[in-house]
Amino acid sequence: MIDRRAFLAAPVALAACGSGEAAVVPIERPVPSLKSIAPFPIGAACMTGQLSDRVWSNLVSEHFSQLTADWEMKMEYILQRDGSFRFDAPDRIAAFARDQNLRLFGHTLIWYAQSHPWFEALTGDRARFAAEYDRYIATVAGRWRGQVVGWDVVNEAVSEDGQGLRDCVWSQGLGGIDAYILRAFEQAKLAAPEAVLFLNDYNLENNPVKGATYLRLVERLLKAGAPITGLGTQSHLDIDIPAGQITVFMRELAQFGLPIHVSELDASLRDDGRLPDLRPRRQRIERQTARVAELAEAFMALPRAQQFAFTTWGVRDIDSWLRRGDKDDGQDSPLLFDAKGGANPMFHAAANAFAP
Ligand code: 9MR
Repeated sequence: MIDRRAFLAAPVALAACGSGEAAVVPIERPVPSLKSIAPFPIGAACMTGQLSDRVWSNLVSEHFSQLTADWEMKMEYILQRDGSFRFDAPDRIAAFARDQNLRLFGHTLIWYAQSHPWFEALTGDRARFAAEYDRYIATVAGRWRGQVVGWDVVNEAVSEDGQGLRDCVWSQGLGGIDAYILRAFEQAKLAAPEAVLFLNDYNLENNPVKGATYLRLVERLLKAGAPITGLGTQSHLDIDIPAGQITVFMRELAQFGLPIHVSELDASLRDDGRLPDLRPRRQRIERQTARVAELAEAFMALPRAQQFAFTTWGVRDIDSWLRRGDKDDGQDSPLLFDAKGGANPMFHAAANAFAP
């Protein structure tokens, strides 16, 4: 009998080259289907532009069992200036998911970063603001009721430094931070009672202060009766955090007994731009794979009922938000697959952790 772990091991060779920098030379061999070896759903973020891309869709059908819209299910897409809704793109994603037998995950109903002129005009009128807030959640969460398995109801409530919570158009319009979060969960429960309802945030493993604030917020909201039924940790991993930090956070997160979603995993090789990163790429890939392995192992260690899904924020490196915009140097490799659809080292880190 073939030892699956041995089969998965040593997926890349590190070849020395003249500059002292080691080049990562992939060895072509068949890779296991991630969704087949993992005992929980494997998700990916997607955009309508990718649905007709054959390399992308082949990877999705081979390795993934759940889709999240990268941006086309957000208020920025759906809500128009006159308060009307447009659903063409998210409906296409929902239809693709249905046709391909993939679970559909909803992202996101209420996000501090997506203020909207329709709501900004109403901040002085609490009753109308609340009515429009409820209408938005009821319409959007109700649209794919029965198909969407879970919603990020509130996204990124904790402040950037992790010391407190974000004041935003939603807290201003509804008279407080807890008030906007509680109301969003109550409305989402009415609109999509079968969906798992998530409070989703980022840097929870990267920044222990932020992780602790998030955990306190969850505790307080649950005590206040918020129907939070899932906990989302985005896991845009910082590859330089100390070993063990991810494991500690996942254990704390698990203490609520709720389903956990690793909701947006990626792990940038890029430095933060403050200091030049002189380390060879090989060293950065080693850090990356070690942290991704830790996350995947910590997720595997959860009780089965708490393993909601393990989602990466895109499929190939070229699909990543980190490969768009001014900071892109064309070199980053933050996802499971390279531009041609080959498995990156972090694919093998996850596959090794998930292999039975
Ligand atoms: O990857 C997403 C990018 O394409 C969008 O332009 C952006 C704004 O909608 O959102 C990005 O996704 C973010 C996610 O919704 C919340 N967590 C951080 C993600 C990366 O910025």
